[in-house]
Amino acid sequence: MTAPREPRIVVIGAGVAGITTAYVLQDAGFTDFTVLEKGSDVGGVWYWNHYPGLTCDVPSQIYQFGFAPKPDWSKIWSTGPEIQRYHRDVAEDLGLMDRIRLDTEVTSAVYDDDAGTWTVTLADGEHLVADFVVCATGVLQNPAIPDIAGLESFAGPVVHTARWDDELATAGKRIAVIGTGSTGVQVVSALQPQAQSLVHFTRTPQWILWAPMWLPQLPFAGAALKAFPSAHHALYRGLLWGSGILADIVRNDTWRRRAVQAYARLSLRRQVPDGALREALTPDYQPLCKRQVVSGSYYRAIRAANADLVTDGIAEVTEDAIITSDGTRHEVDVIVLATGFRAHDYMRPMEVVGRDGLTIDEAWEGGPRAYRMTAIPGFPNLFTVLGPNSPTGSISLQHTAERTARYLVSWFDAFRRGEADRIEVTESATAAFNEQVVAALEPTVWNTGGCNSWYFNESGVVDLWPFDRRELDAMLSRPDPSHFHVRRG
Ligand code: N01
Repeated sequence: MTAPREPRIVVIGAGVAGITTAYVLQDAGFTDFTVLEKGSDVGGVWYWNHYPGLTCDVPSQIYQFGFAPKPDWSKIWSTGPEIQRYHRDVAEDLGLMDRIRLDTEVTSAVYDDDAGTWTVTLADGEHLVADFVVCATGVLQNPAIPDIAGLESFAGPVVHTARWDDELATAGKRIAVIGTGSTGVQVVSALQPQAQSLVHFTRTPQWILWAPMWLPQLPFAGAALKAFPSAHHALYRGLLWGSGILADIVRNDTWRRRAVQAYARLSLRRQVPDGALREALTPDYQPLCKRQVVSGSYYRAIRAANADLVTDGIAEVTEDAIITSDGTRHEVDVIVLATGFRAHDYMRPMEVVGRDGLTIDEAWEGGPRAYRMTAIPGFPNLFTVLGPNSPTGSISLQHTAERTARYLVSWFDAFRRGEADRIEVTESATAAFNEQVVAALEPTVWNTGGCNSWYFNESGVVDLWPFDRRELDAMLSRPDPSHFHVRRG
């Protein structure tokens, strides 16, 4: 038996996954870990996104950490600023801020084959040496800037929603919004009332489920849940259990899926009486195929007298206008890009170099792949939390992150006990897992619904979690040593 030794752990990112990992490491008694965050605050997507109208379309009583329940959300579906404040409060209240270095961008992480350690290099040139690296870098972190001819020649402001300029004046302006995902729908709803005019350029329409996103949480609910933590815990567990219906709906073609799809069609029919507009807003694929958009205000906004929906493709942008393929000139003052993210970039643009000089770009040439969302062959002692195939919209992200971090703790404990120095998932276990994923994805609506979406990776495979929560919990209950090369020394 070797004497216990403390692993040096570097966690990259302080969003949902990074905060969870830091909490779990602290909870498990690890003392030598540092979280590196390139932003000036914690929160990840909730720090970077602060565009007008940002609201989480997942109810706050479930969109929260299981270890940090918040009883007193002001709304059922909270706004971005309130959620960002929550992340900051959690990090402060749990004493994690001392562990987190803000404004600290990692440029590379390189494995040293001889020493069995990772060297993490920061943008200012500083090097950190670690026994383990945990990439908690998120999925929706690199904004996708569309390749539109002449965009750079536009004389007015061009802003991507994920890098919103809080000084940008939009009231009384002629605004163009490009893109109609969850973000585009929210930003159109928020900007339209004050705009002189708003033109929404949509390439592919979206199904939009109606929900009263403005509903406050019942005034006495916060106090009651605070007074009775066990009731709050029961509510959280109940919501977690109830959300299992979402996984079922996307995975299985049953009456439950068809009921939600019928509701999507009804939401459109009831709110858009004008036949031509309704036709322009009607997708040619099944509801739920793309990440489902939820809104109680978009159809009202796009029906307004100062709003226009444009479905013709964008041919080019000039100094003061967007020209569509039919030759129409749309003069505008501001262009808002609600064009989403390069979702499969994961830890990039960071340079990650594993065993024998293998880079992450080489390893992921055909698209990101990992074993059970967390381990990559060729990259010993490096793990991801909310990495490839993580669930989106079907299973709680916070729950997934916590299960993954606790799974990693098993390996860190083995290192601490001196039973393992180099831990690397096998290629065969990774390939078997990925085959299982591809087979399970087959009947999902993401795959069969007839749409294109950011879920598809470079190889045309859906990068999502196709199993239910029970399977997720089982796969992450404890590491299977036969799936890993484990070496000492
Ligand atoms: O991005 P998207 P998003 N010319 O990729 C269009 C989460 N989220 O930021 O469909 C013209 O969904 C593109 O068109 P098309 C959530 O998981 C959550 O809206 O490719 N259009 C599409 O309409 C969500 O799914 C919340 O034809 C172009 C849009 O841009 C994820 O973030 C809130 C174009 C991109 O839609 C991403 O959502 C907000 C081009 N060249 C976001 N390029 C919550 O409430 C792209 N588009 C939790």
